[in-house]
Amino acid sequence: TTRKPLVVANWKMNKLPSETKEYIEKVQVTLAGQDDVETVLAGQDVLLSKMVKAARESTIAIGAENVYWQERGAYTGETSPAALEDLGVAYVIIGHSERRNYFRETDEMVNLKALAAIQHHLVPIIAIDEAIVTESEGDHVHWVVNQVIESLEGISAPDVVKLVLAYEPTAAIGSGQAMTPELAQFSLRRIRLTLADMYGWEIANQVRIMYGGSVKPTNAFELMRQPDIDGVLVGDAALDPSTFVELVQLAR
Ligand code: G2H
Repeated sequence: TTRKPLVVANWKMNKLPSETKEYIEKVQVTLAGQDDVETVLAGQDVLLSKMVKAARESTIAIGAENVYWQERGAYTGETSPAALEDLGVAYVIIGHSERRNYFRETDEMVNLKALAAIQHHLVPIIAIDEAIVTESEGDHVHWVVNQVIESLEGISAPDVVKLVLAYEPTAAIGSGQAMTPELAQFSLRRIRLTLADMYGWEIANQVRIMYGGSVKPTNAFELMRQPDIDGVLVGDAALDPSTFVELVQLAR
């Protein structure tokens, strides 16, 4: 099975609308015509229409950083998956560690959001974190496995092959210290084994799983060489367009 590599920038809450066009133009110029790596830029909602517009003529896809599970109604302040689809957004990060920790998102909410995203033809990037540091390795593995099982509840095999999972160990998020490639591989393997238990190997081998947490040009190559790591979700290092391009080139 060949899984297309994927590099996703997670801008988090860092860019202004007026800063998006120049960034996207820079990335577009250097990556022109290359589509062997799926390249995604995720930004906060208020940037998305400008991002979609700036990326229109390119192979760059645009992602949101969150979505609500209802399509329409009295949910002040939330963003509908239908609105994202209508805008031309292609991906949505769901259940990022920051959402789970600062905004109390649960596996159940992540699951509802993933189902809603799929219904609206958005590719969910479901983030799996490790907020709870438990005493034994067994518990720690259990925590990750549980998040995978609960986030994917009710998602069919044809849908699961289209989505992306992103494993982000909390200690590596924004700390400058990525997990070692060996440990990251071990964790991603564990996630793929869980998928195999749920859907069988043929399906599990088609699902893309990314690593996230302090990815930068100095560690990205070794991480992406690991057999189960299909891509990287990048925060800080992706704020600079030339560093982001470097990461995309390393994924080829
Ligand atoms: C982890 C990651 C991107 P950073 O949150 O999702 O951010 O690369 O800054 O650790």
